[in-house]
Amino acid sequence: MPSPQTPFDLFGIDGVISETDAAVQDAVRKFAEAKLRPRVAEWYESGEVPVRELAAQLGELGVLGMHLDGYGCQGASATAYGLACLELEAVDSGLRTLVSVQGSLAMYAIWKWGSSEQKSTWLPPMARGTAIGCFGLTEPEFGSDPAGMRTFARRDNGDWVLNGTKKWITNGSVADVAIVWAHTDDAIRGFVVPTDTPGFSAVSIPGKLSLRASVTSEFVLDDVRLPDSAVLPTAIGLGGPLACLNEARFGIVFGVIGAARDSLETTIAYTMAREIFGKPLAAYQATQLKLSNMTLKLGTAMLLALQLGRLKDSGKLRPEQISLGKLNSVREAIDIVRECRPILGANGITLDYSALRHACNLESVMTYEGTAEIHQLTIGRALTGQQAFR
Ligand code: TGC
Ligand code: FAD
Repeated sequence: MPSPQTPFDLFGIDGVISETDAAVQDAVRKFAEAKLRPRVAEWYESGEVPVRELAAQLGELGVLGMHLDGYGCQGASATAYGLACLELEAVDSGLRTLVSVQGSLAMYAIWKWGSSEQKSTWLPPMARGTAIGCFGLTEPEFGSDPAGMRTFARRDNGDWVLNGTKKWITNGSVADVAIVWAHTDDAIRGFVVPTDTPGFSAVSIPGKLSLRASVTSEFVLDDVRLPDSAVLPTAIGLGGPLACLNEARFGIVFGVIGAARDSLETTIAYTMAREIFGKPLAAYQATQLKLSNMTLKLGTAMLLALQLGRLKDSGKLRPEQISLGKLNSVREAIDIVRECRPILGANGITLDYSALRHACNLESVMTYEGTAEIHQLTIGRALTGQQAFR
């Protein structure tokens, strides 16, 4: 009998990843398995995650803003960033979310749209993980349609005064700095808001059944007064925050494949060890059909992710292509983890096995960074030239 191969072996995935990118992936995988996996069930069960400790460790590893250059960031390739997301999300989507929000949303907003003073103040400590950032776009009444936001920034004697509420904000209640998007008299603008500014208050949202190893918050801006230097000078209009979303969505295209790979590999190992009616569960045709279908979904999702990585590394990746990837990766990952769960039998409902934890997490990932419908409509718009959002 040939010796068993992993799903990625079957697709020859390692052979199409460059040595440099593979080295990054390997380092993140070793870190994640040694430092994160042993503690993740405890964080998930308690709903308490040591964000500051983790941010410092992730900063030391070099993954915070790793695809940016300058200001303490390592300027890694987009593909390497995607592979790092994959290895973190193989442990838990909440851990990849921390890295996405810090690097692709909060840091990227400053890196892309900020003044040189904003960059030199915030990017080095954020890359080290000694300063934590959050990104406030969504509001209680406006998620998929951020243009409707009610948060408003008005001019007052050369200052800006912000009022509004942002909800579902990752790390909002533990952050040192919030990137806040608000309407002004002219256009949507972004603001760099130190969270100790008077009038800023944040609370964690309790009772989550998903992404429990991540802090999700609501914050209120009550006459938050900021100097003119707090505005992101070059972000004018909704394109400002949407450009940041492209970065985070790209990481998710790879990330969720990690959750699916972890569930599938765990399940394959389980079926080989578990004896039922006198032989291993893996030896039944019904099991092998399921494993084959899941492997096909996983491998093809990874090939699309790698193609998008190549396009991004050559500067050619378009937003509608990111929508293809986010829609496909999340959809396939959810299918895989949900199919893995019952194969693990009763063991599959516990925290000892990751499939159900991943399945619960992916409910959040399906909703955030553009729901499935938003990405379908983005693809539809690209195909037809007609927008059907409104
Ligand atoms: P629309 O009229 O299409 O566009 C407004 C302006 O923005 C430009 N634009 C983009 N620019 C860069 N990247 C993109 N992907 C862009 N999409 C559009 C566009 O060209 C236009 O520019 P201009 O110069 O003409 O003004 O805007 P719309 O109001 O019709 O909305 C479009 C829609 C629905 C696709 C968009 O609003 C959307 O993506 N909605 C989903 C919102 C969302 O994903 N929110 C995520 C919040 S952050 C989060 O969830 C973090 S979770 C944690 C983690 O990431 O791990
Ligand atoms: P809604 O917009 O109310 O959508 C409800 C339903 O309507 C969805 O199924 C949607 O697909 C559907 N729908 C919407 N428009 C259409 C249409 N045109 N046609 C057909 N159907 C449609 N936001 C941030 O700004 N920063 C963060 O850090 C952040 N972190 C998050 C962390 C978690 C754990 C979660 C769950 C969310 C987070 N979000 C964050 C918010 C997230 O981006 C929003 O929840 C998301 O954009 C969807 O918005 P909504 O929840 O208001 O749903």
